[in-house]
Amino acid sequence: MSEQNNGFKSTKEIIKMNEGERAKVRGWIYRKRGLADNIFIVIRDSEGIIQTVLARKNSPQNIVSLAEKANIESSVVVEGIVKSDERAPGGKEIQIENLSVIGFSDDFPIKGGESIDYLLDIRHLWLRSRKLTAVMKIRQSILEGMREYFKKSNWWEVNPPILTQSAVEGGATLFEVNFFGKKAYLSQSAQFYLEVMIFSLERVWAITPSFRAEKSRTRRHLYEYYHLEGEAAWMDMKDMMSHVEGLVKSAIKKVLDDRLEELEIVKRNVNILENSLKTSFPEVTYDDAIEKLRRKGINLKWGDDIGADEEKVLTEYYETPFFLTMFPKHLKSFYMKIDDSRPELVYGFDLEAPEGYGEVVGGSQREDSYEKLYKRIIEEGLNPNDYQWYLDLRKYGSVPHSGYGLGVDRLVTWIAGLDHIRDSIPFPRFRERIYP
Ligand code: NSS
Repeated sequence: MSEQNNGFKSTKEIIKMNEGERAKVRGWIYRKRGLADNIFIVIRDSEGIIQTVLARKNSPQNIVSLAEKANIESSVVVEGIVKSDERAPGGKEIQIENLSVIGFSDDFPIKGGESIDYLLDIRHLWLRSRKLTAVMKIRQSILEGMREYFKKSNWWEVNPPILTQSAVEGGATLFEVNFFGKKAYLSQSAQFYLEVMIFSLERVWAITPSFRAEKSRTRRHLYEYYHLEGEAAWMDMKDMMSHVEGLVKSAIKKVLDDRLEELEIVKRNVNILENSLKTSFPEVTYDDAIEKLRRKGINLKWGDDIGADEEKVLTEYYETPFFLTMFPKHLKSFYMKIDDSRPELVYGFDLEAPEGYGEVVGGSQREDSYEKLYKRIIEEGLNPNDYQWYLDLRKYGSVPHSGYGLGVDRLVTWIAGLDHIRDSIPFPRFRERIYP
């Protein structure tokens, strides 16, 4: 059975209707203006807005007083006749014949011009804004584009756990949980679980919340974020980079195909998104990046970390996302595969978004030799007992394999052109607040 809408039309459908047709719409009062002859009520629903007009003279008194009484954000049902009007958003309006209020609204606390802190305190109401609504739709299209890509490339979606026993990305950002008197942690990454699953399914991916107790508060860090991770047997670093490029392009394409209206609402310049589909993403090695940074007056020594500030400068060289590859091993996690021809380097790659955004993906080819991995665990001062099952994977039919983690919220931030990650996700978690 298909979903019933009981004769209601969406705001978008009404814009496409002909003059003189009868329409019934439901939604929330977005704007209201009372003039001498008419009351203009703009109604919003999940698809957009439609102007409705009540002529005071020709309407029953009870409807006029309802229209006067109903505040912004009251939920209403309006029935009437569609009319063309160039001044109305979308060129159509409804002349109200009947109006009922489903839920009156108290004085709505958002009127425009409020501070970010105040708005975060009422995030549950702020989410009704046109901007955040547009971002949520862009977000869904990004996920849809990536899902389609996985399907097309024959990857399996799996569901790894959030409660874990070991650190994937180091102890410093772990959230500890009291698990019936024993220590457990909130997952930083599903990588090790995905590595387990490639031995049966070969190409697997998952989207899960990941948790990072980051020390610093920045525009691109959340304490809880949506992590899309992929892992595949038989793929080396380059194979995985091509996959990630295809995945990200599929997300961009979906947004350009389906969400132009929303991109306009968030005032996104789409040129750079369009360009990103036309060329292949360039690769810059760590060595080259140090050189490129020097030319911009940033003097890092070989071996220094390329952090957010440096990434931002590097993005000045590119008009599309680009890869940063082949890092010094001491900067990266113990599981990355060492380059035998230059043992100080590992096969790691990051995907950087242009326009100053920086890292959105971190991935690598994994160390697949038991002995080398064991040695790296010791070298890093970790306890091999904590990684027993992970090491096991190298004992029973090890294969070359690679994987990555993509920060969904960061990708949304870049594609939607937002200036802070908090607006990419409905309920952002910061240190100061877990609300609502
Ligand atoms: O730490 S990562 O670089 N890599 C991993 O966690 C790997 N174990 C993933 C894997 O290979 N399966 O994180 C991956 C991405 C990173 O590029 C960011 O885009 C995002 O996860 N990320 C974050 N997004 C938002 N907030 C925070 N705090 C954050 N940390 C990482």
